[in-house]
Amino acid sequence: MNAAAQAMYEQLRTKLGRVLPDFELRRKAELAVEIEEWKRRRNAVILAHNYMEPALFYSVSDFRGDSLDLSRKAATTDRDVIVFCGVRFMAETAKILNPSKTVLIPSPRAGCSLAESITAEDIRQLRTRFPGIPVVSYINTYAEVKAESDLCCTSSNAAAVVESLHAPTVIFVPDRYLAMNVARETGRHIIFPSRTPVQDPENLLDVQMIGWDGRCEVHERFTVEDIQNARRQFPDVVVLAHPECKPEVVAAADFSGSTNAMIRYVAEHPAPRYLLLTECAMGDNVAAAHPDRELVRLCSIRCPHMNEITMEDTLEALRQMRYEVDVPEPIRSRARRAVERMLTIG
Ligand code: CIZ
Ligand code: SF4
Repeated sequence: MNAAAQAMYEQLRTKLGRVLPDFELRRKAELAVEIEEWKRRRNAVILAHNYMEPALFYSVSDFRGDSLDLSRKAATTDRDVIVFCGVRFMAETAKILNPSKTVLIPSPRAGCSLAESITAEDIRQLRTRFPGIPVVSYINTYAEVKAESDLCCTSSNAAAVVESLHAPTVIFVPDRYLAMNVARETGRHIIFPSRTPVQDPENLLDVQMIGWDGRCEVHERFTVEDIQNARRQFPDVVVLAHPECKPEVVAAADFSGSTNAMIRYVAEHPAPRYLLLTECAMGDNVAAAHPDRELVRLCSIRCPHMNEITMEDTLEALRQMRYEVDVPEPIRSRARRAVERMLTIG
């Protein structure tokens, strides 16, 4: 191991010595040094989502956070290349906001079940069916869908975005459970037209939200029973659920919020142990940040898309300048309006 790799290994061991075995830390340290070298050569910035594996998250990333934080960083970077260690819709959002940069994603297979659940044509049909009703789309959508939407939101600001419209009815896509959780938070009555026939526009009089039937393939699998089992075994466990979980799971948890909100909650509410109902890698990242707290894991449930992004592929992305993410005009500028409108709301 050369001096740079040794220094990187020591830095990683301090942070992750409790989370990863030593041989893995050494291998990751060597990779990290190579990635740093290529990052300099390419004048690149690496953005890492909260769901990235801990060694990547705590070594080569220049900025870490949720999709909203990272979009803001992407919009203002002065580097030539943005390597987005996250899934495709996030890399697209970076390109939408900063089109003169080369945006790379380390794996072409990092999709998202929510983003894949809805198309631009679906939005056009919803607009025909429910004319004049504004469309809010979750950031977990592809650029074509954003381009057909009035406004985007993330899990940090979904309720605030819906309320900012001051509209009697709002179409909210594509996450069924996030929509139900937002409806409950904002006191709105929601329908899902794919399940409820809506022939008569009069039916819409008492409907304040219209949802879609997309789901996150990770969060939809957490159950109330998981929470009950954890509480039986660890009576002092604090349970945090992402709002992409079913409403009954959110109701049975002690706290619900975006990944950033969960990270803040753990930092601000000391407890002996926590159960995070979200992508498992984030539990490692939170555990690394709080060596005095215990994280109970449900790691049989992983996001296959987030897990596509490895340090090995991040290195190859920089070496080979692959896989470039592009968003053609005029979709880009139409999508940009919806994203920028969200950024002004916060
Ligand atoms: O917006 C994001 O980054 C996602 C996908 C989850 C969250 O709650 O941060
Ligand atoms: Fe999509 Fe769910 Fe994976 Fe996030 S965790 S990228 S919402 S499938």
